Amino acid sequence: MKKILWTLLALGMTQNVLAAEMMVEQPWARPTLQGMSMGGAFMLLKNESAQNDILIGGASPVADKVEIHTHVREGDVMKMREVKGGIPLSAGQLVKLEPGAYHVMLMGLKKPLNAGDRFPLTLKFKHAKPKTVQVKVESMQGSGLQQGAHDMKHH
Ligand SMILES: [Cu+2]
Repeated sequence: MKKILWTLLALGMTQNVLAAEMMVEQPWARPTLQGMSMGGAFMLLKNESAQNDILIGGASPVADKVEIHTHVREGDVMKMREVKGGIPLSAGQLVKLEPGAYHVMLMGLKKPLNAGDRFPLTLKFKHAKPKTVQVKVESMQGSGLQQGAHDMKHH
């Protein structure tokens, strides 16, 4: 009897250790125009666990499919590419998803994202439990990146 109890305690503790804490801060997405089928979502990810993790994908009711993307240079052109294998999130590391770099791509938008909207986005990790955040749709401030044109060149 005592042995079973100890086993249960040990299992419980193991689960606590494995329950990696993933912090998702300031999730936002750019507004899209009617007819645009894709949109980018950005955020800060902080792996507060003691275990290295990977952002492997996501899901959202506003899109058919969610992919993890980055930008790569091809000759003189920056192009978006799906990140095979996901974005590595080392233990204790802060990773910024931002325009022109790592981002979450919403593929097959069911309707335009309008500034001021919020929508749920579930992020999936290799180790941490899936996390659903409310993404705020905001116009990009200041940077002047032609991100809309960028999206059009996708694929
Ligand atoms: Cu993309």
